Amino acid sequence: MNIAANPVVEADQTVYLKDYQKPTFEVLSIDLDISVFDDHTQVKSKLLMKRQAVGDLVLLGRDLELKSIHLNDQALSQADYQLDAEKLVISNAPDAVTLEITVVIHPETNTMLEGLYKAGDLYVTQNEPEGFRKITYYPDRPDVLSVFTTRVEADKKYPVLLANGNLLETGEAENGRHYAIWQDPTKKPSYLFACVIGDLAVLKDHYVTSEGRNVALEIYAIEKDIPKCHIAMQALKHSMQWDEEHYGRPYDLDNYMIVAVSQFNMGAMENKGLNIFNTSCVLADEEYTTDAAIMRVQSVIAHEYFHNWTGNRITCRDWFQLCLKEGLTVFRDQSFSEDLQSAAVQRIDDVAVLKAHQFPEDAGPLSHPPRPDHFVEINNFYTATVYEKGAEINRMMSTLLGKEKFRKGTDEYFRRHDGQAVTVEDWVAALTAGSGVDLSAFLKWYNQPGTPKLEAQGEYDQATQTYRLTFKQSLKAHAKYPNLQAVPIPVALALFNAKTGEQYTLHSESLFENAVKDGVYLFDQAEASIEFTGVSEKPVVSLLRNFSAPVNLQFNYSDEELAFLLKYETNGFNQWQATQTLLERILLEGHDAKVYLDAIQQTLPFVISKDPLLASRLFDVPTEGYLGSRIDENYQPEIVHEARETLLESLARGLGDFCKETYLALDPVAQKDFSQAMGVRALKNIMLSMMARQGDPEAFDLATAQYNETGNMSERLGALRVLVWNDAPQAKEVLQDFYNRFKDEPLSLDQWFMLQAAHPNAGPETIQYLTNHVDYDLGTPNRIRSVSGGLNANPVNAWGFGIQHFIDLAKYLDEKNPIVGSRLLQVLTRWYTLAEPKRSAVKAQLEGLKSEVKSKNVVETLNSMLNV
Ligand code: B3K
Ligand code: ZN
Repeated sequence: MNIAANPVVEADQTVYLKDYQKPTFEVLSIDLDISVFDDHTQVKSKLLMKRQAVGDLVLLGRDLELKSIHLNDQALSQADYQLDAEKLVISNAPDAVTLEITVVIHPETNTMLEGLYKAGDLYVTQNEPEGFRKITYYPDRPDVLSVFTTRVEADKKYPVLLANGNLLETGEAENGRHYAIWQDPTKKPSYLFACVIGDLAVLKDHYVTSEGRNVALEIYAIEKDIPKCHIAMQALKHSMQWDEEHYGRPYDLDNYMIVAVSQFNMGAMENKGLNIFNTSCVLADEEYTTDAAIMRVQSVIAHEYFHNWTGNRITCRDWFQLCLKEGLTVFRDQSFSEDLQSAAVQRIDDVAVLKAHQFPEDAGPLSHPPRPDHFVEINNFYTATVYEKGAEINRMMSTLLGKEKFRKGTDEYFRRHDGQAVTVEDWVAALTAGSGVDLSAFLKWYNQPGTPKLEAQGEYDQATQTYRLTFKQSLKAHAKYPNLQAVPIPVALALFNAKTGEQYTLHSESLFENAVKDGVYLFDQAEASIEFTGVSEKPVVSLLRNFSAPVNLQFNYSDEELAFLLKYETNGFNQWQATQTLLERILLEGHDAKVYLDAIQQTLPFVISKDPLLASRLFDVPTEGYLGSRIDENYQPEIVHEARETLLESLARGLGDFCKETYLALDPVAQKDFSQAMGVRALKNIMLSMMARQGDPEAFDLATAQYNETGNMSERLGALRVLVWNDAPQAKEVLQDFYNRFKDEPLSLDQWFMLQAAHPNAGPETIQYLTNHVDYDLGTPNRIRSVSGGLNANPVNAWGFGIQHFIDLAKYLDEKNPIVGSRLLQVLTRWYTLAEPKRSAVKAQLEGLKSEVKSKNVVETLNSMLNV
């Protein structure tokens, strides 16, 4: 079936950036009155509007039962407006308009978790990007900013009634009901509107800003989860202070509320003064959640808080500009997290995500620029490219400018645009004006798809003691974006003396001084070279330190040079990168593992004592999924699996007694901070699984003891994983024990589901057992993701019996929750790289799915996926 024949997504549903038009009316204020009943909700609104351009008055609305509409006190009849499934249009409206609208909606049956919906007994909203139009008719676009006053009314079985801003009034309503009136003094777009109605407990604290404002901080959750909210509260206070210190941005309201919800499509939402969070991104407690989850909670709390300035006070003109707020806010939360733990490891983890998700996305049929120029369904563009590559662009500009100038640039951005809805161009222009450095070339990064290939070559001349580096950049042709241009690539680099391991400081007449500032060379042409003089010995060059640009670097390192960098590089990220390149060569090109093993054994004792978390990452063996994403045709997951297993066997053998010695010697309790303790726990878990691989008869006993004796989830889960994945005799019993301990703790139980779905030998019956389990719930995205995410951890399974699981889910969610359905389906994006006959089989399955799905979300994704 082709696109035109599909009844739902037709070509004219595509929205183009070039068609942007200013809204015809501004909304001076909106009064909302939301009354919740068991079987429906009534929403009354009063909009004061003023014309600002010629044209129709357009209100957007979806799935609303329109009860009445008045314009300047006159009731309108159907003849006075045009109404379709997406909008209500009033032609020839006067220049000043008061609109009063009553609609009825049904949050109690809203399974899409968008707009106002009921999650268990809790009513919550999710309005970004286009959920508000499911609450009432409104110019639901980010460039319409207004002052919101909200009255919320409900039965008293829901004691908590929240909306954005300040609480003005509470009181009794008819029939034993009650109400609260909230007013948000800051103008905001409708996607930042939120309300919450339910029965929740609250953790309270406060923070005094640098301006002396005393801000009440409140985290709402179900009673038993309140003790798990302390880490989030600390992280919130820390974020508030961090944004004052690093960006000069104090908080602007008298309260900041966070609400934890167990049914949520993504991580969290930055609604003004009233964030709504997936429980997985706010609840943190070492007994119930892993170290990684605790880190994530802190970074998401920071991310949503930072949106208050980058996103809320300054918002996006239109949704094409999404990366303006997301890319910048991710960059800010990554920088914040670098202060919380080993900075090198934070960078490693962020780059690992970029390479595992964004690079493959950008290499395949879903590739798009960080700022796309067209879309069908904007929800499909909350992508790794918009978020992660968007963050990298900001990082590059910040690397180039250095701290001080970057701060001058951001100061100028806040000065110029506070209270406005702006574009990527506005951001780059403000950075340029503030810093005094022309950054306009970076706009190319925002407007082009694809990961640039950066080829570098080094040449040393002993006679003249010079070292010449030549760079070349290129981008793969893209049908929709034909005019690809060379981009500015900041290359952070260092030269090391190959004999001594010392880093060269190059003397003044060296070109290093001219072309390379603070160790960063800005390569902004298709081809260029630089020359370093005074290089007394053949050097080893370390390129792209800290991953200074999101490019695919190709440099002809020898294995020995990589081992050298592992030992001598002082940049932790590049040490890790050296191990990854070495391991990838062993895995994909059949190189000998010995060089890696020798180097790691020599380096580790020192790294363990300095930064155990970094030490644990030096054992990262690229996942099968990542390795698969590096193969563009004839991909056979089984072959990658075999190669990786062989490598793990030889690492286990090669490391010998080192594993048990390290396991027994390390003690997380003896560490000086969380980062170090987390590192020690990670290392111990790696050593334990190596011991199991070695067939060490003590491995399972040590794992069982670790499982039983700890009160820490990373330790408990690490031990459980070793026992279950190796089918230890104790496996069944501990799995049952884990279930009994945590059956009332959904986030911990998610781990139980995931761990089983990720069993390397899981089969269709495992997935069937899990999805038929009484605790499996298709209405809870976290639970769906725990099984599908676990399954996806083993490409052999995912691309085998797992395909049907993803197809069935997409079909089901297409109707019930298309945002999540579309996202899950993307797991199959790289079907076209598979070797035949699998390639054709999966293609046929995807084509079959196409005739059965209707949502814009799933249809657009499927169309793009099949367009290879
Ligand atoms: N801005 C929200 C994401 C909304 C996603 C809508 N599908 C969370 C965030 O990035 O902070
Ligand atoms: Zn965000």
